[in-house]
Amino acid sequence: MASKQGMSRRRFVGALGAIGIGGAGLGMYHGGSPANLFASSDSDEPADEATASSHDHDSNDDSSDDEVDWEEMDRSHEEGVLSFPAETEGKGLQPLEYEMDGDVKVFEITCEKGEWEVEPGRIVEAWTYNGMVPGPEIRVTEGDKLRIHVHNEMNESTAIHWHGLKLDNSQDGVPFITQPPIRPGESFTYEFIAKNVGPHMYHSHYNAAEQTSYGQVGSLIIEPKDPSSRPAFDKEYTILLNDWRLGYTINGKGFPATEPLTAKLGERVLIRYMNAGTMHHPMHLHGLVQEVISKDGYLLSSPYYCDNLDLAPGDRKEVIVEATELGAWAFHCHVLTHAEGPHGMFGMVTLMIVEE
Ligand SMILES: [Cu+2]
Repeated sequence: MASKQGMSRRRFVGALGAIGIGGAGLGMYHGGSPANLFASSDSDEPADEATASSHDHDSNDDSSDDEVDWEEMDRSHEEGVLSFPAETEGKGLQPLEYEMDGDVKVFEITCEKGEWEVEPGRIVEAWTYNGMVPGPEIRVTEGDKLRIHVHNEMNESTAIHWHGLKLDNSQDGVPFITQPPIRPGESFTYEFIAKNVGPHMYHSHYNAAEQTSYGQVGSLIIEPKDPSSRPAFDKEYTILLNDWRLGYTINGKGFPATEPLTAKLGERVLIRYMNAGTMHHPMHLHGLVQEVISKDGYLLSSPYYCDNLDLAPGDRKEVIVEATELGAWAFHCHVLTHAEGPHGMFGMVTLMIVEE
């Protein structure tokens, strides 16, 4: 699992190098002088004159806070960015394999407590499905028959709710409403047909604030029988947001251990957002446009464009981003306490990298 992260890091560095902003060549590392994109070769204006004067202003002595070590702040900000995407142990949302029993796809999910490396060196208690955070991705096609065996190896009861699915009431996964809890050491089998297309979730519905925020949530994607019934795309990413017990995470990791999204210039990237957390997370993509095409899997009659898209707890939204602008674009939750502090960026931050 760690080696996969390693591969993605090498790809990322290579991609940045190809567009001239890799490593020490990152755009913001020109020694403080911004690129002068409008300068012509015969310009008589020094490109960094304005910057020099603003630096003079910044370094005056009327600051009331002598405690701030701005060089240390710069250093920790830079260190975080340069280490992106940082390697950590474990990767969530990996495809869940199944076996066929006649025409039924049979899956196994084990609920267990363990540990999870959220950021490099920050290893915390996590409650997992099959040992990963978020749990594995179940990906099926509209009309498939599913049977899912859930085994509870924790020291408290649980149950799994299939979030957003149209199914028989008895399979909805809410203890004491539709089923008894799955007690420690017990198993429970769910069966349903994958009816409604979309980027759905499955998550604990027992002691749910704790079990879900400790990691017990995964993605359940139902693809259409007829792909032409949905907008076309070239590649896709899932962004599953969570908060509270493990901190602010994208797919179980906090920056700089989050994974970059990459695209070639002109590609259409489908992003499937899922908010499993307890808070709103408005996801802001710099420099590119998000076309919102669906809410909870249902296609919008009028898709709309934005660059900042709020995700309420429980929301799933699909957007298509056309990679129209080259560069490494910051992509983060705009509740800034979930994204950036005095020591630099953390939590719900990643990059979208568009290359030639
Ligand atoms: Cu947020």
